[in-house]
Amino acid sequence: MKKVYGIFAVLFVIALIVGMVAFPLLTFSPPSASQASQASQPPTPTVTSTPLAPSTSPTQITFNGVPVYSYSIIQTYPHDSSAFTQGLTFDDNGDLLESTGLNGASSIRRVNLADGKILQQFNLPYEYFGEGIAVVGNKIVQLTWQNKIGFIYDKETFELLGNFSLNTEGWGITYDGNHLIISDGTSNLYFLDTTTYQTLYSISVNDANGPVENLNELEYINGTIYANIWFSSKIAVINPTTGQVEAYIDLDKTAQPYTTNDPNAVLNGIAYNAQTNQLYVTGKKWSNLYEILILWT
Ligand SMILES: [Ca+2]
Repeated sequence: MKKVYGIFAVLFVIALIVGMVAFPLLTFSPPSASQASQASQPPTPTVTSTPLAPSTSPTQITFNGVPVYSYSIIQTYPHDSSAFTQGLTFDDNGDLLESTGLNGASSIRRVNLADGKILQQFNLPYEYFGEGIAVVGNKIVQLTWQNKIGFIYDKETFELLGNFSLNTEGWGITYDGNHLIISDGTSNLYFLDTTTYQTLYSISVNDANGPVENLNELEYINGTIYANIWFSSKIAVINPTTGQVEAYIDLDKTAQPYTTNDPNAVLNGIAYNAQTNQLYVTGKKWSNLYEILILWT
């Protein structure tokens, strides 16, 4: 009998343990809808990876049917706030070159990126209103606005080597390795021979809404043309073959805090350092120049 009692005792203890474990599980039930509602917290934003083809994303911001991308500021540098910036570019040595406009204030400059100091400067005579610059080999080519003339300088000494005639106004200029590409404030881009400075052909720049006017400072970057749009915080990224705007980059948040009350103090300066893969922007009379990273998301 002792053995039987012993077995019952063991079974009793096992049943007790099973009951203790099972009871909370059996008595748990999901909260009712009202309970769940009372206990609910604001939904946590879901972090998802952005598709590589952004146009397929329902949340992609667009402008005139074109995806719009933002940016982040990597570094902020001082910039001459009296510079009416018309052109910004790097040469093959990684030197930052800038051109300025306005009659009596037009120049080309070599600028120290780190502190914004002007290392070298050539001033144009009063009658010339300077516009964009581009580097072709050992030369700097500069446009003028309505003087219908372009200037050619020695890249190192800034010695004036020559000039050429322009058929249109001169606004922005860049070099794609084969041609000089210039803008004239319309929706056209003109491709010039780098020896004769003759226009070989032109393209019309369009987005889904039609021609994109006021193309200004230019920068050729890895097969695409970046163009400031005058009086806009947007940079158009343009296919150089079709003229289609493939993307816009909106620098509105950069432009806002640093533009003065001067309505002409607009974004106008894109420079890409091909050696370091770094991108810089500034504006007319801006006190800062920024290295930015485009957020392709
Ligand atoms: Ca440029």
